[in-house]
Amino acid sequence: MKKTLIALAALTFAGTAYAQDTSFATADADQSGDLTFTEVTAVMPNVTEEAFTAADTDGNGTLSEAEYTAMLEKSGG
Ligand SMILES: [Ca+2]
Ligand SMILES: [Ca+2]
Repeated sequence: MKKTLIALAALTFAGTAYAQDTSFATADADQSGDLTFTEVTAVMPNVTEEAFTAADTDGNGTLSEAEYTAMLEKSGG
């Protein structure tokens, strides 16, 4: 049981290598050009509000493509 959970966590942290499409265009469901917390968690359910806020470097409440990419790079290692 525990091993399965760890394997799942490892897959999640692998991020972009995972089967789910986490590209900016896919995440931006309403094609507004930026990502709300809801849009981000729709494709990456493991993103916490804290991580989202940290990634929102200009503090406007949404993630630009650059902010989103930076967050992916950070979480993906
Ligand atoms: Ca959007
Ligand atoms: Ca922002």
